[in-house]
Amino acid sequence: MLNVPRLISACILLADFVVTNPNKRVKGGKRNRSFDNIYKTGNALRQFTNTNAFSCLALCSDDIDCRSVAYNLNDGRCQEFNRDFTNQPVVGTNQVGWRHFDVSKGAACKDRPPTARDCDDVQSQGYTCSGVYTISLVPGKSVNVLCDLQTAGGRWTIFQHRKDGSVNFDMNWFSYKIGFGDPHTEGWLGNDNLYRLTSSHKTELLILMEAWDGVWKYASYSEFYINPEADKYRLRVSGFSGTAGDSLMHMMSFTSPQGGQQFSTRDSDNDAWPLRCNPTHHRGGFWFNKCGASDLNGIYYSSAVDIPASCNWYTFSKNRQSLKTIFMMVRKV
Ligand SMILES: [Ca+2]
Repeated sequence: MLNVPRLISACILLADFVVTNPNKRVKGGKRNRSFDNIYKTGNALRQFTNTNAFSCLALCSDDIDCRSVAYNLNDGRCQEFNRDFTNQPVVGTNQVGWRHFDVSKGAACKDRPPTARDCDDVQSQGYTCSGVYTISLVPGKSVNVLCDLQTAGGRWTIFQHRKDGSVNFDMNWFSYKIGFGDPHTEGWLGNDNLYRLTSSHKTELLILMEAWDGVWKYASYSEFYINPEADKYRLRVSGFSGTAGDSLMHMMSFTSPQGGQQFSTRDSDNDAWPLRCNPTHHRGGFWFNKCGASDLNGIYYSSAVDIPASCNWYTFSKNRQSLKTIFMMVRKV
């Protein structure tokens, strides 16, 4: 799993650390005790405040007894637990916003990828390692895709990833339509595939972003889909929550109630700006308005350069600083 993205790698490393570090296990000497099935509140080890999902996982790795965490998306509380709660809701708390993360999966990656419809299907087939799998969104046609099977319950199909600037994202309409790049490094899964992924079920969107100072933030949307190419892959997104702020908001405002902005590329101007958002202000393909507060497909810079044409999310830090890492992912609700 050398090429999986950093966040996912970190999750796996955390899992390996907890599971395989023999010194720590012996030192703690508590691994043989049984884990009961009572509510999470009865298995809580520690609670932290003002964390993010990533630091919450890191804190768990420091505790021999920690096997899973619950992270509150709304207020940053992080609770550690001494057992796994795979796919179970947090019980025993009335507050909303809790998401659960298993840390010590302990399951070895299966080396033969399945053919599945999406990453939700991959996970349903028993695969637990985040990484690249082969899926088939169209009968008889397969595509490699990066699956996040750990963050917030997993089942995420990643359709956009930036991490090192190795792939040019200022591509034309056709390239965005069919997809480009490599799921092992950087890429765009393709607007036709994104339409297929989001049109057959209600889907949610999660965007994970890391700035150059190592701070991770996220934007979550409870509903997300795009229209087919005939409507220029028009954006529909709603139900924001998260720490990074809502920088897709302007792609949905100034528009008719029927939908948000259409997709634009450097050779297909469907934005609301009198000229073209790309290249007037931005680069890459996106759902530009006039032109909007984000451009996650902009130019990748190797530092926090404050430029609108960069891959940026304005509400992350109230500027246009180029981000270090980006994941855009969808899953069935
Ligand atoms: Ca225009």
